[in-house]
Amino acid sequence: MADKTCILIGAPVDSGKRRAGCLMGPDAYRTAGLGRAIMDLGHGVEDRGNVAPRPYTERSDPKLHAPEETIAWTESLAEAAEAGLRDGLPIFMGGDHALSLGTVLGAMRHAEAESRPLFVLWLDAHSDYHTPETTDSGNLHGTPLGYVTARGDFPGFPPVATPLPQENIAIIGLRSVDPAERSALQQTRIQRVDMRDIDENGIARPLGAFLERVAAAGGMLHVSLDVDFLDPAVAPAVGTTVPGGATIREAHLVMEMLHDSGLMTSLDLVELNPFLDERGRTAQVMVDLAASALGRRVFDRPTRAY
Ligand code: 6HN
Ligand code: MN
Ligand code: MN
Ligand code: MN
Repeated sequence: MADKTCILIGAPVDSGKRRAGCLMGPDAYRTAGLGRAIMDLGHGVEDRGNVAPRPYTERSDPKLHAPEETIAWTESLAEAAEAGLRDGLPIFMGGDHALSLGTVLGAMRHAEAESRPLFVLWLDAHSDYHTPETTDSGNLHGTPLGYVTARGDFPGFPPVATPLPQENIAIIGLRSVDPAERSALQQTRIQRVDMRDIDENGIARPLGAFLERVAAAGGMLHVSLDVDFLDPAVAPAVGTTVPGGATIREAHLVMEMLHDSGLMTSLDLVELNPFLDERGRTAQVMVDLAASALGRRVFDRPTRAY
């Protein structure tokens, strides 16, 4: 299926945590040839440049890091996501995972306008299911799934009109979940696949089960790929490394299955911190994964030593 219009949207969000560098992500993806790789698969590519947060004044909060900036980004990115989804398949080049507060909100609005259910696939070592109340770090990149499911109060953020149903979410790759997230998640219908499940049963089965549910519901599918889904040995350029992550092949298989399903309608590439990269290898891995999600096969893959 080489006929999509992919819309590249830079989202240099760096407000979701304290360690800086994700703001360089969009240009690292451009430098690593994301647009070219997608064009080579026969798709149209439109790079809309980078989104900016709407104007804001930061306040000092006793607990949260950069709440006003993150709220401003959320509003701008929700609009960019809605517009991108109207025109094609948006690919958000992050930026840290706080960008998904906006992109998933925009995807929810778009799906609602189309009267289709939205599903979300979260590929991450972490569950990102905190609320401003439960977070210990105060880092809002740990909260997007808490926000879109309306798990708690997010003062100042755009209201979530219709929360994303828990059963429409799958998190794959889990290996670092905070106690407050764990006890909350255990009471939800969110599909949770941790690294041990993957070790024992493989990654294809739980993903296949989720994709079948998306297809049966006629759903749209937003995919959020956090660099730390991958093992840090193959993807070092991330601030929140956790050992024991997905291998290159496990990650590619996920992307290849997404392509074959034809279900993915939007994609976040998040948490790449080029300041921590080694000669661009993590950026390159992420570009290759995006290409797999858009139809590149293993046997057409350029030989590359990461
Ligand atoms: N991410 N649970 C930790 C926290 O600070 O709340 C880590 C969050 C990581 C965020 O994966 O995008
Ligand atoms: Mn549409
Ligand atoms: Mn994350
Ligand atoms: Mn993570």
